[in-house]
Amino acid sequence: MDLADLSEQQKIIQHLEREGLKNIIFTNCVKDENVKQIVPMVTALVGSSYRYHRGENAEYCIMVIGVPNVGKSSLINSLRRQHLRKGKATRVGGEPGITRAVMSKIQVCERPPMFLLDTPGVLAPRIGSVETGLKLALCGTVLDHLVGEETLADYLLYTLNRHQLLGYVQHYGLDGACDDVVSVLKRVAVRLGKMQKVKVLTGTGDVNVIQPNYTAAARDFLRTFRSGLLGPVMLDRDMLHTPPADP
Ligand SMILES: Nc1nc2c(ncn2[C@@H]2O[C@H](COP(=O)(O)OP(=O)(O)OP(=O)(O)O)[C@@H](O)[C@H]2O)c(=O)[nH]1
Ligand SMILES: [Mg+2]
Repeated sequence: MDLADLSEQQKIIQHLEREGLKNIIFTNCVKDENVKQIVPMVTALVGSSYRYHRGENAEYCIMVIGVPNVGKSSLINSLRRQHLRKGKATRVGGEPGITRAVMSKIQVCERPPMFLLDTPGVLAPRIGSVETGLKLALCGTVLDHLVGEETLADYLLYTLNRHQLLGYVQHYGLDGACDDVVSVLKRVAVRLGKMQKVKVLTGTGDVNVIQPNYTAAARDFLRTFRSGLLGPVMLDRDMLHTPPADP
């Protein structure tokens, strides 16, 4: 919830409910915000489910699932901090594929005794559209170099400009908003001192030229965005304003 623009939170909830999702909690697993709401909600849901006859076994064992790099492992660690005052039990990292296998169950609560299974992130085998794919990639669900850092930076710049989120102008000391990714990355690279030597093959011999390192600049742009320094963003904002498709 700390990185997302939640100014239209009710619309987001309505949209998710139309897709069949219920019992939504917005959390920040780094600062443990709203995490305490989870155990009571899960306990009530399991308790009211007809599928469980838990007369003998009072333990809850629940699987945490989701796309890669969304914070599944962070959620488990945060629950442990909140309910057990215990440290990290499962590895967290800023790129997809940190959790590689279903882990053994991790206790997150004493009363009720609740255990969670951490799982590797999964993506649907087919992504609906190129734009959906770019949004997922911008959130770090696939390794950046597989899509291309510059391609991602281009989509990020397009999104920020469309949403009128012009924090990047000040952050990188640019003259103004710009929709040309090459000139933005050039300015970013120069500002950060990210230059590289490139060999140019000419008819009269090789010449070394110094030019901006566009990939390094793109990486910095993505990292800055993902750390929230360019402001909260709701990548699916347009979806909230389009009427639901006919069933
Ligand atoms: N700002 C912010 N960052 C978060 C939050 N939750 C997790 N992160 C960060 O997101 C990154 C991914 O977190 P993980 O917990 O490893 O994500 P995961 O879903 O387990 O990832 P995989 O195991 O690779 O599928 C890490 O850099 C976390 O610090 C959050 O609520 N807010
Ligand atoms: Mg994980």
